[in-house]
Amino acid sequence: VTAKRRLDYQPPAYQIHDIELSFNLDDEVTKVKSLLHVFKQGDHDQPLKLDGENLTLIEVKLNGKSLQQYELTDEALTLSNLPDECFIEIYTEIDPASNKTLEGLYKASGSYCTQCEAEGFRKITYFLDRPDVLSKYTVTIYADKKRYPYLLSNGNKIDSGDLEDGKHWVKWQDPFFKPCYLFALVAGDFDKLTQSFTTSSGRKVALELYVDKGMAHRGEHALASLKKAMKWDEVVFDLEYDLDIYMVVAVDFFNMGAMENKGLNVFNSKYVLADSQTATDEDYFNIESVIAHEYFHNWTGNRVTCRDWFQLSLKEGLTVFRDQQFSADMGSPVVNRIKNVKVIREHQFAEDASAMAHPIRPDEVIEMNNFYTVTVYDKGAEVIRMLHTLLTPAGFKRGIDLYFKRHDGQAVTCDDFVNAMQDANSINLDQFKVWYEQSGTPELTVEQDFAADTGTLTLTIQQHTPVTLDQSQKKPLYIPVRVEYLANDGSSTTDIIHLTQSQQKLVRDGFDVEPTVALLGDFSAPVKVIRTLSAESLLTIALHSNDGFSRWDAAQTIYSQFIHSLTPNGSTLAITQETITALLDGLLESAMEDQALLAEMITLPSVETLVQQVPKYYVESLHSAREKLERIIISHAQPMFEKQYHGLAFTNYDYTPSQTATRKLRNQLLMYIASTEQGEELVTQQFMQSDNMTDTLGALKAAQHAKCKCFDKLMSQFEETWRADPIVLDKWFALHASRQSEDILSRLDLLMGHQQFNHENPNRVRSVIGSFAFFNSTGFHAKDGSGYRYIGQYLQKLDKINPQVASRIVTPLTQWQKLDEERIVKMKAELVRLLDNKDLSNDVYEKVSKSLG
Ligand code: DPP
Ligand code: ZN
Repeated sequence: VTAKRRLDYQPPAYQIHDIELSFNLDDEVTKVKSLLHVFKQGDHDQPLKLDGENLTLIEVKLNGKSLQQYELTDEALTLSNLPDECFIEIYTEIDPASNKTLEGLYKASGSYCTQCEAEGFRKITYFLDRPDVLSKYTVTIYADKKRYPYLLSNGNKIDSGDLEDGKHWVKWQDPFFKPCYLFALVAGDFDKLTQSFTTSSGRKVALELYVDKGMAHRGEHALASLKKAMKWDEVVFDLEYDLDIYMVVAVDFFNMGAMENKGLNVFNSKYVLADSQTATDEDYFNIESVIAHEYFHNWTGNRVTCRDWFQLSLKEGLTVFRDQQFSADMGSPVVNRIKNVKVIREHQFAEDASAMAHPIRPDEVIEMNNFYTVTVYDKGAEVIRMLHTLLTPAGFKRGIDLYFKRHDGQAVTCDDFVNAMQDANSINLDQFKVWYEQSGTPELTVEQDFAADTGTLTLTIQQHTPVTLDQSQKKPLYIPVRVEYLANDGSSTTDIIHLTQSQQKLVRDGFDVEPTVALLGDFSAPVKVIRTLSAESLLTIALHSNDGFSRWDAAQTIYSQFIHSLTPNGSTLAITQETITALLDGLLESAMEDQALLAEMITLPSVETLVQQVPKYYVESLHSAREKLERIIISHAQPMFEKQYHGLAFTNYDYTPSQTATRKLRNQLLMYIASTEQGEELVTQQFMQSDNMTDTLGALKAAQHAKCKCFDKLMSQFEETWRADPIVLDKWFALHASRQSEDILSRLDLLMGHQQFNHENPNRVRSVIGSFAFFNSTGFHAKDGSGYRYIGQYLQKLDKINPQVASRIVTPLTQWQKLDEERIVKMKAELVRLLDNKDLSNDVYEKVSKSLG
């Protein structure tokens, strides 16, 4: 196994300007013919080394003549002594029905589909499978007409016909040059929804959504979301769609969320299908955001793509930032910001603290699929957001304009992007580029000083990035810090500080009394802030800041520090029970208008977030401290919770920001109420009366969390209703798998014996095994190591079926750094056992071997 390095990049020795593909689809033997128009780049005598895996080569022709001399290995087909320009024809055979990796061309639930990013095209035919080789595609698909009435590929349909043997064919042509990772093919029988969108310049685009038979009514929200996204990109970034047709196909077997193939997105059906009966508000939200994300890739990813895979954040960080801005505009900016920050604090900080720590632009990769990470995506988006903050929205837009002006149609690097931002704004971003090369979570230590006689406030800020396993040296970063100065009378002013030194002093005059200072408003940088604040100051920020994020963040600090003070980690802040009750009284008595923000502010930090705030993860002690805080909250606020709960109206379901906020608050209140005397009754009542999945699932989650007696009964009822609907049943699987219970492992066995469970379907595996490993922290971290054992053994099996999914789920097993000695030993033993496996995939090998050091 060898790693590739970013600095070893060499431009391709050949380009392939045109590719004509034809597919004769058949379960065991699908015939693929590929005609390449190849051009040598520059003057050299290097051979043409085409990537290929799991292919049966039948014949190669050079300029129409059968070629006998070539070199063939498991990974490549190498042709030597080629002229400067030539045509190469390659005949291969593949077996889509037995392809369980869901990468390349595969058949599942009766349809054929492809997934090529990052390096799946090489499982379809021999090719230069790298993103800096851009070609024009013409694709002809042959298949049985009855079983596969729809034959789809990228671009425009240019011809079609019927054959005598019951087969038909369709020919597609994509006028845009693209890398092969954006190639797609789908063949199957679907329900089809058609609508249209007229672009700002007046072109009419056909929007086509393909879903499983009988599911058409669940596709409306996705189509409506697509139109909103298309409009938004025109209004905010002047970016218009460029083909006459935009297709989205929903499939049940899919490794990722969705894929932005040019003109033919392929989606995991859970990010397409929704109606009020089957989808929660969160599902509606996710669909809107993933539909938008893939659509936005048409410019940031497809029109301008990555030069090499180390640059993945070029398109992903930027596109996540764009979808976050879109979601904020469609709903509540504050609640969206909180959502983004939770992902960073729960998962990205954990990644940075683990052996998998890597910069948003990694330097070394064994298996590219392992780098579709929260770091590349979400920290990547935070880095783009910092540019947006530093340059202002107008300056950012100027940078984007220049980026497209310079690079449309090219495969470029992260540096090219930052350079465009820099050149459009007359600002030096050299130091800012360190964000791309440096891993780890920076820490800002802040001290505040006030001279009452002169009214001068001094903030001394030190920045420090702790070393990570991949890098022992860290440089100071360019960090925008949003600061709010809150006066006693409730007035406030804000500043953005540009932090560039390892230590910086900021002096501000003109205060009559010392203000309360809120730092990192709107989470202006992906960093941790360390400072000693009084309980009083935290309460002031939580109740009076003008920045919704800062309010939430202060409340989270109050909760977290109280929890930590009950564990051996301790806390330097003096948060007492009185602070907690003062916070709750302030929040609940003041009839807060923003119900969604209120819901967030009375929600405790997750265990995952708490772990990232302290040096050690004391499993039992952290859990019981968190539970103790919950009991304190309930015993103090129960009457207020109940009053609020009963004051919230149940209305006929509609996915609107105000209804969503109400349901969010209702279900958070129910989480608390569930463990009181009235709990059983209210939970059951909500479950019975609910006309929508959000309130239904809210009731179940509350019952699970509070260990209500009614839980099992309600769950059986749910299962009876939804047993034929796997996407809905995934919620049921996940609730069972994340439940705290002594016999959780035998329950997991039962779940996997369920009729709807299927080890080959990533959604099922994630909802049972993933939920357990990521979110059942008491079960997974069972003291005797049984949780680790269970996951380790399961992953050995799963790795043989689908390495990509196995490698995702191995993540919690690699994050042993903060645990106690006993657990570390047990976890590592599991990792060693995995590593002992002879045919371990590169995917799992890379993560496991790194985490064993
Ligand atoms: N489809 C994945 C995404 O959009 C990978 N490109 O993030
Ligand atoms: Zn993406």
